[in-house]
Order: sequence, then C-alpha cells, then structure tokens
Amino acid sequence: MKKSLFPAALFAFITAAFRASADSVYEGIAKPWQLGFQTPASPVMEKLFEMHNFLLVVITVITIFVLILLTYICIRFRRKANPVPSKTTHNTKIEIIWTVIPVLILVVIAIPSLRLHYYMQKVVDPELTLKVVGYQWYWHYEYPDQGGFGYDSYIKKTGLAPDEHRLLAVDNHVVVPVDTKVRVLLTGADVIHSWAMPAFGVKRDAVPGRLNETWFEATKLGRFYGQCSELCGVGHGFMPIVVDVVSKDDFKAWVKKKQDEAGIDPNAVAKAKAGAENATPVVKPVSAEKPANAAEGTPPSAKKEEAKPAPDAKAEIQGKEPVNSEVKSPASKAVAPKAEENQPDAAAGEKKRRICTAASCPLNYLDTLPFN
Ligand SMILES: [Cu+2]
Repeated sequence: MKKSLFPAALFAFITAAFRASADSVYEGIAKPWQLGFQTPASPVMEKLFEMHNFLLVVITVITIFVLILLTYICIRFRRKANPVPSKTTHNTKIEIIWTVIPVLILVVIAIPSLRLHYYMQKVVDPELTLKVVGYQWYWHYEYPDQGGFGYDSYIKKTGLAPDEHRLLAVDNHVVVPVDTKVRVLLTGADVIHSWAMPAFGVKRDAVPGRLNETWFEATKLGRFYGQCSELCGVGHGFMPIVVDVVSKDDFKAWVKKKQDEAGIDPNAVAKAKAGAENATPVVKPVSAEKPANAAEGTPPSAKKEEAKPAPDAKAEIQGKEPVNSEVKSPASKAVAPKAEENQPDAAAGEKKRRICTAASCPLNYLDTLPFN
C-alpha cells in the first residue's frame, strides 16, 4: 500500500512545486533554513555580497593560521618536549612582521570597503524619487515625480491570500520599475524607524526632523520583503515593507491609475517636469500659491511638485535639500490634518492616521494599534 502511494505522492509534489514556480512571481524573502544572504537584486547588494565573500576568505585564512600556530606551540613547546624554556623576550624582526602584516591586511580591507561605502551613499542621476515616512507603526509612501500621490502601507493581519506571508504582508505595496535608479528620501514622523530591504542592500534610518537619502536599482522583477529595522516601539515588529518590482510599462499603467484616483492631471505633471528641467537653477522667489513656509531656493526636483497644491507639512519636507536638512517636527503632522486630503484612500475613512505619543495616548491605546 505504502509503496504504491509513494510515486503518486512524489509526482503530486513535483507538479505542485513546478506549478508554484511557474505561476508565482519571484520572491525576495528569507527562506526556512536559509544560510547567508538573500539573492542580491540590486547592484549595491551584489557588491555587498562580493565584499562579504572576500572578507569571509580573509577571516578564514587568518583563523586557520592562528589555529595552526597555537596547535604547533602547544605540541612543540609543551613541558615534556621542551623541558628548558627559552628566556627570549624581544625579537625585533618578528615584532615588525606581526605589526606590519596586520596593518597591510587592514589596508587591503579598507580600500574596497570605503569605495563601496561611497557607492552606496550617493545616487547618481536618479530616475525616480520615492518618499518614505515612518510612523508608529506603518509606512507612508509618496511619488513626488509623478504628481505627489501617496498612500499608507499597513500590515495585513487577517485575510491573507495563499501567496502572502504572515507578518510580512501589507495592504499597499511600494511599486517601482525594474532597472531604474530610485532615490529614496526618508524621514520619521514620530520616532526613529529604519527602512530596510535586504535583497536591495538598503537599510537607512528614517529620523524625525531629518531627511535621509539612499538609493537602489532593482535588477529583478518580483516581490521583495523587508521590515522596519530600528526599534521604534511596541509595534516595531508589525510594520513590514513590500516592494513590487514591475516592468516599466506596468509601472506607467500603475502610476496612471494612482494619478486618476488622486485626481492628478498627468499633463500638468509632465509640463511641470519639463519646465523644471529647462529652468535655470536660480533661487526662485516664493510665489503666492506656494505654502507660506516653503523653503527658498528649492532644488530642481522639488519644483516638479508645483503641479499640485501640496499640504503644508509635506511641502516643507519636499521643498528642502535631500540630505541632512531639517524638516518640520512630528508635532506639525499632528496639527495638520490637511495632509489627509490628498490621500486617495482618505475618503474611505478607514485608514485614519493614528498620531500617538506617550503623553497623548489613552491607557488602552494598545487596542488602537493596526495589528490587533
Ligand atoms: Cu519602525
């Protein structure tokens, strides 16, 4: 009986596995019993992977060398084999050797390490900007180059589809085109969060009052998973990140859909973009329709935003230099409920922002968390 069932079960397993791999998209996710990194899906992660492999060789050679040396010393110079020990205390030649060699090893490690660090740090000619704001405990995403539509991304607690993963599924995914340099601008609205996407080699803190920058270029189509990686409170483990990498055409179609939902005129966006590209980078006077407190001398990328009336707090964030500039304090977000107006799903009324600080929260605030 058992014998006859086995081939059938094996066949069923193989066909099921084949069907799963044929139907489902590529997933950038940690697998059970996985060793090492996820498969790299961006140039940065490929370089990080190479760097890691190189360091692994260096440290393995050093460890084996020290192990052999210790073993040799323990055997060769044990009391029985070496009854009269040497009284030597200094040996200039050997001291120079064991100082210089480690220095050389460190230099050999430092040069590629620093080169990679600078490569990761600076995005050259970004083709798309993604704005990421960390909240307790969800993410908010915006696409300033596409008219500034945005949406919140909450963990999905129930009603998971068969291809969704518990604690990693979210209601609204980030969508980016493949083979496109994406500049990511990050800030935090309440406490420090960290936007991390292992397959892209991205992990950058979202700090309240600062605008951080990082970048990635997804080289693989598929769905990629990440998590908040800075302990940000009781819901820290419940603000995952899902990025869908789609073809450029699919991305255009998705942008069109999102713009329609948000009531953004794509022609106005294109016009503003063209205008910003042709404009000479001079300090522009603050015009009447701009928010009163918008930054002067906005970078060309920020000028694209003028196509839509941005809410005060957001314009403040968009209008300034991307790196290390100050943004409005999180408190301003709380007193500016206008930010909701441009959210496509705000009308549904079900995704109310939960601004919650230790002082303002009711005692039963745990009941209000998105993951209950
Ligand atoms: Cu967080």
